[in-house]
Amino acid sequence: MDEKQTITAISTPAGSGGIAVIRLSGRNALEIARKIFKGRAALKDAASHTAHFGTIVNPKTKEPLDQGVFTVFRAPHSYTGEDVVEISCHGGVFVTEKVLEASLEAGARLAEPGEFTKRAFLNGKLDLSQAEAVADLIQARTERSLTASLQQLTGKLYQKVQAIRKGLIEILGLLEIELDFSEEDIELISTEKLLKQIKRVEKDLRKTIVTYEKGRFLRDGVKMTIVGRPNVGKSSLLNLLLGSERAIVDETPGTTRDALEALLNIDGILFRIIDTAGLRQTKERVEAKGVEIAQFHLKEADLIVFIFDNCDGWTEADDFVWQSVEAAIREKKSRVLIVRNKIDLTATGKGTGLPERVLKNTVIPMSAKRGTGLKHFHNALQRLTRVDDNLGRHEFIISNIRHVRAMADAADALASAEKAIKSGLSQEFTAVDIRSALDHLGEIIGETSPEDVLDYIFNNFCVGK
Ligand SMILES: Nc1nc2c(ncn2[C@@H]2O[C@H](COP(=O)(O)OP(=O)(O)OP(=O)(O)O)[C@@H](O)[C@H]2O)c(=O)[nH]1
Ligand SMILES: [Mg+2]
Repeated sequence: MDEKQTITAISTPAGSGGIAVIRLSGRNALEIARKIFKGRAALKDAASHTAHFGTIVNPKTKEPLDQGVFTVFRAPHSYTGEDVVEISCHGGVFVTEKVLEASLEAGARLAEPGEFTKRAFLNGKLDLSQAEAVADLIQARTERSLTASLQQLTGKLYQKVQAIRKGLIEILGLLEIELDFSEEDIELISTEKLLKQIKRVEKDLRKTIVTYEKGRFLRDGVKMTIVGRPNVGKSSLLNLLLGSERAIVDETPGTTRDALEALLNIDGILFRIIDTAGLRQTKERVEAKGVEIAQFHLKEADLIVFIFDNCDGWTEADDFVWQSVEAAIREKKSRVLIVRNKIDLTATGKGTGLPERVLKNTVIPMSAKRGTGLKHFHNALQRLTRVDDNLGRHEFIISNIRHVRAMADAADALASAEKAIKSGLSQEFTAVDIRSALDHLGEIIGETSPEDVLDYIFNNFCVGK
């Protein structure tokens, strides 16, 4: 990537809209904008943060393409930290392409995905975690995930990481002085205090790592799979949750054969709900395929909703399904919510004789047909996804797997430092471990990130950002 070239791209989404924005960034941004601008203002001398109305023209033929507003941001007071011109034109697909072509002809180069944000990072306008938050913010689909990415964008993660690093750098400084004067045997920090401080940082890191799951739920949503033997009311529950007749409901067992997916925003968290074919052993080819797909979604679920029929009580067929559920709990630590369905038919039912291992989980009595128990169901969902009202607003959370890995590596390095201290090894070893922890933490904010990591992150952006 050549940082000296002026780059351009359409920064608004593809398709037609009221207006579209073509962005230019780089040291020739104003010169290039001047070539495609015809208006009263002398664009080249325009002050920062000013907008200028004019005709957008082909730089060679001067043929008019559209009318638009050129907004000028001068370095370093722009998104990228370079000279930036944002051209707002009419939002037709064809017109927008024409204006982009004009800026290319006038000397700009097409921007790579995320290149504007990468430049902002390289020019110190954002740290790496903030740059990543920009991508998350764009992709946010619920209010909660928006708040979480905003939290990161405003530098909360950066501040947290820097505070931890500062503590470690202080310790490292003391250790290094001691090492320099090792013959004189001075002790600036007692072993006990050293151990205590390192332990405290490690604990803090581990505590932050645990928030990842919440963060992931906020960012990617919760995958929730509805399972149960045929005819217990899985599709009825899906319809109830969505408030529409999304799935076919019928008294014939084996009605649902394929997996049905629907997105639902429940209290600010996005759920990807999957209704599946009833799980049972079957020789029928198509149904068997459906059962296979259902098993797949069961394994992939963050949250499994297991339904049984209250009238029939717990049957062997339920036990068959439950075995798969237990496997998922064991292997993936999936959370489980149990629905005792059709309570409108009998008040008590046989559903009281649930095995102990099943009863350990939350059981919600419901009537998917009548809508009874929906409130309890929602409350249980909230509890299970551990989403409380404060989440994303006051609580610090981490939502990016790259950050989690770096923190885990840093915490491991500190654990190794503790071990070195306890076994009385030379402080040299402790210092090496602390330095390693610092490097891992630096990766999060981009201070020690190798070039390929940067490329990976920015290539995941869309062009124009
Ligand atoms: N009375 C009563 N009937 C229900 C309730 N929930 C579902 N049913 C009925 O039970 C039958 C099966 O419902 P579905 O929602 O199709 O069940 P399913 O689990 O999706 O069934 P398959 O797709 O065949 O596995 C239908 O006749 C529903 O009307 C309920 O809460 N009360
Ligand atoms: Mg069904």
